[in-house]
Amino acid sequence: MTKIKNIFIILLFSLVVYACGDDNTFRNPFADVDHKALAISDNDSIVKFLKAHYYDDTVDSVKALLSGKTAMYNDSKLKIMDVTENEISYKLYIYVAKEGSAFPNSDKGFPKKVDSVFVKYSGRTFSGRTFAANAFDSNIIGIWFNLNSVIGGWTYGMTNFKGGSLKKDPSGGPFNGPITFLNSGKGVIFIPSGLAYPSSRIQNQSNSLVDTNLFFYIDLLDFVKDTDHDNDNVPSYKEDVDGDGDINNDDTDKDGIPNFFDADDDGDGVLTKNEDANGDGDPTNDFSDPNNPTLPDYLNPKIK
Ligand SMILES: [Ca+2]
Ligand SMILES: [Ca+2]
Ligand SMILES: [Ca+2]
Ligand SMILES: [Ca+2]
Repeated sequence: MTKIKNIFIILLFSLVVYACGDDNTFRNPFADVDHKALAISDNDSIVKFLKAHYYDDTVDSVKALLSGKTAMYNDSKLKIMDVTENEISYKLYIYVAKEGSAFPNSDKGFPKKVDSVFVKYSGRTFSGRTFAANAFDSNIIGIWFNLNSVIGGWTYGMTNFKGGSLKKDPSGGPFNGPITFLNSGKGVIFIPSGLAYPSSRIQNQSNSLVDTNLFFYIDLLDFVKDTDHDNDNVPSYKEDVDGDGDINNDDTDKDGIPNFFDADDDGDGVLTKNEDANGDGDPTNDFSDPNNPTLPDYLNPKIK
């Protein structure tokens, strides 16, 4: 009886193993993706596309190359950025159709990659599929994004454009016309899959755009210069305490909230904006600890 029972268990066990081996739901379909190799083939595909298309600025559109037109790849408006993410080198291609500019007296320059941007956009796969909710033909004026929390292609690509200016009522009276931005930054960002939705991040694996090269038409309407996400008078780009270019990994008081979202960075109970001994509105230039004269008070829990 025991023997029969054992055989039954072995049989059951082998059935389960067999089921696991045969059923794809038990296997991660992205486990074999070689992201380094993919980065190289993605770049080849993007270069090929840029050599076979031009930008028609009469309709702000990417079109198949015609004789007499300059391929985007050879167009001086194409910028190439080298970006390294997860130890893989990528090239990001940005076609700057119009750099954009706020009116001369209020030119804010370019956004930093941690700033908040107000943008209109439309996404495409290289096979021509359109996605993205905020399409140009919709009535939506634009959407705010924090460049620190979007796909890498946007984080870096958007820093090549300037925002425009809200069109003011020429009479100087109360604004009552449709909201329009003048001189906004316009162009196309061509993004290798590794800087879009790589399958190396589990949350992307259910995304239909996973491991796919994408491009976005973008219109940078406006941005917040030196965005200060936690309103502590230290702009977010300065909350990169370890200086590695990433503001997500700096958490001085180790409370789980990164400094750029933490209004009390050293967790001493005094808000960062109030750790301003010289009262100039800037917490980064106050050093009151004689034993630690290079550590600003707002990062020093001994100084309240
Ligand atoms: Ca950092
Ligand atoms: Ca902070
Ligand atoms: Ca100060
Ligand atoms: Ca302090």
